[in-house]
Amino acid sequence: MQCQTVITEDLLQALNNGEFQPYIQPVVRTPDMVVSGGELLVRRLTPTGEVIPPTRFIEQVESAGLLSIITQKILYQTVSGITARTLVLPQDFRLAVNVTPALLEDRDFTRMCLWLSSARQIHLVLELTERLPFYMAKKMSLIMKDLSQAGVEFALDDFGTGCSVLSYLKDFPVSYIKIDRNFIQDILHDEVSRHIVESMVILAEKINIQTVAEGVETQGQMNCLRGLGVNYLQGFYLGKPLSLDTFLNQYL
Ligand code: G
Ligand code: MN
Repeated sequence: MQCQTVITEDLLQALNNGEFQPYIQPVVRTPDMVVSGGELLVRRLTPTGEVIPPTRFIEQVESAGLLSIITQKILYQTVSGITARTLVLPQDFRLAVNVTPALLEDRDFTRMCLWLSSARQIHLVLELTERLPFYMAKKMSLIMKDLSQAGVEFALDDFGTGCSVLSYLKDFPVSYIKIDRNFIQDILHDEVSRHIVESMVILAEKINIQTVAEGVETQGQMNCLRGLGVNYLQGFYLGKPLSLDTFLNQYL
């Protein structure tokens, strides 16, 4: 195992060399199947041409205290790319960004989100993800309120698994739930998964929030989810994560 200092050195050098790059996966709106936004995902591009997914470095980035700075960097790069491409974004274009509770409490990051929402008119959706249970502290509630007032929306990521539980719908000002890919994968051959997704859609309608299915990999899954009335679809069948330039060329 490498020691933290060596890992931090390596990450700082990668940051300096511009190895962390924004990738965007399209999000498609139902029923008209228009690309109405995208999820920002970071990739590390090494000098040898390797493309490393975040699962392999995000924990190290967090331990090194670099999550805020890296997220800010790729978010700024993305928003600059989008606004350089088009002065007027499609009206409901949403840019989703993954955030942890710790990132939400980082003042530099939240200031940047407030600024992007007001000055650049970008509709941000912050997707709450966490590996450990968390609760709504007073401080976090105030931060979320400020962000909401500026037009920032919130989603619960990986909903229905791990730490993304029903009670968060009560505690957080949520506009979207992202139904975990675990349920989507099995939706065609497992009745229980289908009933769970169906119930999530009904619940979301009752409490006036939108549903996003993640990890859609086949046409059959897509048709089933459209039939169930899921509002947005995301996954390899609809579109893989693309480099920022490719996404801009293809969709904006
Ligand atoms: O949980 P979250 O939505 O943040 O996960 C995004 C990750 O899921 C990305 O790393 C992306 O590459 C991966 N991903 C996106 N679409 C699919 C898919 O259809 N199938 C699988 N297995 N992974 C996907
Ligand atoms: Mn996400």
